[in-house]
Amino acid sequence: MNILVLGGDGYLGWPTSMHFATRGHEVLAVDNYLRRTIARQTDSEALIPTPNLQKRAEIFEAVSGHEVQVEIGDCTNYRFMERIFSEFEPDAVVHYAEQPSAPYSMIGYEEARETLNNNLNATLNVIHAVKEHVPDCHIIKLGTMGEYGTPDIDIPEGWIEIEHNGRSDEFLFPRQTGSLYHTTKIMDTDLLWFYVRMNDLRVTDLMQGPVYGLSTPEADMDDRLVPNFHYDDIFGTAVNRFLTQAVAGVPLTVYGEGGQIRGYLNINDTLQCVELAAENPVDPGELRILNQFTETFSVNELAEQVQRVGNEMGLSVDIQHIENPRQEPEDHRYNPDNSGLLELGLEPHYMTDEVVADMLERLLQYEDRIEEDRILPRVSWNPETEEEEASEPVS
Ligand code: USQ
Repeated sequence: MNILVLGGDGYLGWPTSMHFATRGHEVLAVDNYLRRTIARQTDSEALIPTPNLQKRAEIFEAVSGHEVQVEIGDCTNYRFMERIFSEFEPDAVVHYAEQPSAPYSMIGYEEARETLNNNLNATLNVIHAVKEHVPDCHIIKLGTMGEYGTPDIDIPEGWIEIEHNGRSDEFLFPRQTGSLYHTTKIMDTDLLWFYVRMNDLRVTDLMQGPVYGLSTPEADMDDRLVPNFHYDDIFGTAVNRFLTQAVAGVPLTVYGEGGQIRGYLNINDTLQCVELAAENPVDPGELRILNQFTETFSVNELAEQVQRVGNEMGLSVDIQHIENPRQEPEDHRYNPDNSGLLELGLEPHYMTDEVVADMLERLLQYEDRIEEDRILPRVSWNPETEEEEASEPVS
């Protein structure tokens, strides 16, 4: 297949590009380095240095013999997107080209506007470029489990049957998020659903939970092919942050009560899921929604596992509950369905103690590069803690 990866320089975009190329597909990775730019602006650069996308593609070709084509450009520029889609003629487009940080989207007006503009315009451009130039192309869109929020009822895969006044019909599950970033993903889903109905597009929307890990078969071929690993409060997710904090000897920053439950997955399972979606395209006029995670646990359980494994390795790991800079429930029900990808053939890699130990071992090599002033939250949108917590504005 011809696989177009939008956001090909990202934490998931780069490993995805290598993964498809290794399996013999033609791959074109597109990126405008937005995340690298924001990371520089907010003092949130990745822990492990990563060469730019063109360089990574050269290194990958030298060590593997497989090619990832690269185009540097902005997915919010429709003329650029038209050229890419009409020249490359993708069979599937994997759309990761979004500003992915909840805290960044909540800093202030400029960051909110940038997140909204980037995410919605990129999605609209993907839709129109497909509609105009490659109508049979399967759009594989990365959504987020955060679209659902944490409702007090079970979470299905995208759709719910609603009975009202004695009649029933099927609708998108009601969604309510805790950040503007997550809200842009709801809006993306609504846009996609509209165009699926109007134009018979083929779309898979993958509702993904937080991803962890920095080892994939391709990334392990050369240190310079490592996925971008962030540990700061803007781009670092709880898993990556806790691992780095354990290595740095800083107490693990559990926000609030720590009862926040999420659905997590290993980066290798993201690669499997996206490949399974591509290999099993939906029919024209179908929006398939799949929940992409393999296990659920609370922030407290995650912190306790990192603490236990870290201490067994001789690190001295403390856990500290700090005021939650976010507005989110800290004690809630969480029972999402994730059967769709398992039925397609996903073979999960779970977060075992061995997996945690491997990640800690790897990070110990970069201990000297950890900057401790990136660890405490610098962005707050919890009105109760905003004043005292947002110590230094980042923009
Ligand atoms: N948390 C802590 N301590 C920290 C960092 C986070 O307790 O130092 C808590 C947060 O308050 C939250 C949970 O951990 O309750 C998850 O936060 P996160 O930063 O790991 O993940 P999140 O902001 O939700 O976003 C990440 C990715 C995003 C993706 C999302 C999937 O950055 O792109 O969409 O995970 S999900 O969480 O399912 O919405």
